[in-house]
Amino acid sequence: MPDLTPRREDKFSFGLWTVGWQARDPFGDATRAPLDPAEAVHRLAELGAYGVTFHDDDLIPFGSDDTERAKRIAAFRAALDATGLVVPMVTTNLFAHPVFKDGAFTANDRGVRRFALRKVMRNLDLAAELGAGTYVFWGGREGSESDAATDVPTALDRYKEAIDVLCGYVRDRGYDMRFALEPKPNEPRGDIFLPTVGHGLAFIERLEHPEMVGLNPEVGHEQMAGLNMVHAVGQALWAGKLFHIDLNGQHGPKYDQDLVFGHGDLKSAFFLVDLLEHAGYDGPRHFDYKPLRTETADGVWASAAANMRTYLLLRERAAAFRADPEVREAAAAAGLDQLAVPTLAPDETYADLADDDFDPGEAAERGLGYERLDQLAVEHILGAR
Ligand SMILES: [Mn+2]
Repeated sequence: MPDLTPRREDKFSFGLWTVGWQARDPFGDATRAPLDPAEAVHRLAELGAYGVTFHDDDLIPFGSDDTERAKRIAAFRAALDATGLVVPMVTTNLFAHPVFKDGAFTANDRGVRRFALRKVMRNLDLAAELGAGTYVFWGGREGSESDAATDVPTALDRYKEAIDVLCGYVRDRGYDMRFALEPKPNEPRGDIFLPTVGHGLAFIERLEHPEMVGLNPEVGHEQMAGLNMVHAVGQALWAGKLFHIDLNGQHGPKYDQDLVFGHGDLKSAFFLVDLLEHAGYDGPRHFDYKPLRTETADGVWASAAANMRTYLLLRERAAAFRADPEVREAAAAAGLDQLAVPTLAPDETYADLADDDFDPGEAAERGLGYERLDQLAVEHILGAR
């Protein structure tokens, strides 16, 4: 059995809103009491996490006066100091208060858009004070239920304007901080702008400071859109835009389940860990999940530990898969190593393609052995090898 003790260098982090979720859903009331942020910090540190993240409103309830705000920040800071937990990422709640019912940066009401910018700027100051290097934007309310209610190109102009203004703010203040956009296809809005990693990548290229902005892909969000999270993260890495990641579990296209990492599509989770580890991603392994509504506090902490333990198990399984001589042989037989060879040699041009002695019939008849390779992966996931 590998060592499954989470360590600081594993960079596991959790949102205050995850373990602190009171399990209120659209059909039912809370099943758990509120969790004090300082207690969350202490418990996460004991479990082996290295970081904690938050929305402004998780720490400082909306509408708190300055005295209350200072008191809550001081208590949180004391817990960070006592445990050594860091704050790698911070984000803004631009979705819960009814003022954001039609969105924040893309609300039709200009006053709402300006209010949203002020709310973010105030929290950017706190994020910088706490040393956060990444600031996430999940535009959960940016979107519509009816195409009569918005104008998509114009709404994207406003979205770009907001991110441009905020990049300018961070630059003017001299904060060492990057932005990460978090795509999601729907929920709470019927359709959300920037629904997938691909949409996010295309949007970033049109910003004033594209170098400051990357992505925060979430497992469940890509899978809700019927997409392959491993491919999404692969393309974000290829573009140099994997600034942060939200790990959780989801069973295909349905409501956002936010299960424990690996408790949805386990095979995809295996290949995701393999990709992150193999690609040298060195950012936080951030869990954005919701402990099941059936759980008491004990179940909450068991679920937090389960996220980290599952990641470590999959990391060990992925390393075993790659080290297995039979896997290497099957991968070579399948021609996987050839993908890294450029299609044209450095001294060739398209004119050289005419000289190829290639038999399409022979290539078409050759089996690739991917079934064998896939079964080897399944056997490693199951611990059979
Ligand atoms: Mn989610």
